[in-house]
Amino acid sequence: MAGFFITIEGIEGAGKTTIAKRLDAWLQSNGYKTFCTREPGGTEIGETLRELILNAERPLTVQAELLLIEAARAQIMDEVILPRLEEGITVILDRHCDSTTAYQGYGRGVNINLISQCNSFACQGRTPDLTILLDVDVKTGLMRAMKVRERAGFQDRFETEDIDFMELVRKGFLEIARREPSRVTVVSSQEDIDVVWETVIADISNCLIPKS
Ligand code: Z5A
Repeated sequence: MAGFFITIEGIEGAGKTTIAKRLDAWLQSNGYKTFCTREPGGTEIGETLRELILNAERPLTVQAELLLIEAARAQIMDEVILPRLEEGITVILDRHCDSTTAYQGYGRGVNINLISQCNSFACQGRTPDLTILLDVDVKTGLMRAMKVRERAGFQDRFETEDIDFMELVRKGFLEIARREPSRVTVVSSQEDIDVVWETVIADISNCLIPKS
């Protein structure tokens, strides 16, 4: 039986990583075999590319940024995600193709059809079964992310972008959800994380996720 493929999307500070980890633990405690990972990254090559993609001190052209993200994606899909789905494992992925459409497409202005073709090529045509879009207003998201950044002591390439860029990205995510309502569930991440989690769980429980 093919595994179920869940992606978590949203702007920075939306709570993706927190929710991905909770979802992973919750599914496991309910008897699912799961695998949770992130993009860009998740493989040796992907993590090396991630450093190049995020390093704010090394300028990247828009074209190079897109292709590096897609290269990391092609690697994680072939090496990690597709084999696990074939084994019937439920895969949870923290960011995926919608991030490229939102950041490189709506944010940077790359042609959306071109991005769609690159995504499809990198994923060998596999698309997520369910996407949870955590939606939060840009100021709240940035405030949360800023606290994490202060602790880390550095900024990545996307954290140096201004608020207008992040507004475009948020609008992009919401536009994707509007166009693909059967795949994308929008959950407000404005509230406390425990409230967000309860909403996610209620939505997930409505989907029949096949057990391996
Ligand atoms: N990128 C791209 O441009 N194109 C692509 O195709 C892909 C990626 C795949 C790295 O992603 C960058 O790559 C990303 C876009 C680009 N940069 N940006 N922006 P990343 O996923 O590694 O980085 P991130 O999105 O910036 O991570 P983040 O700021 O950690 O966001 P998060 O995962 O959504 O949040 P979190 O780690 O779960 O929570 C952050 C903090 O907020 C933490 O202290 C939480 O306790 C707190 N938090 C979260 N939710 C709440 C709520 N609801 N209430 C209160 N506090 C909360």
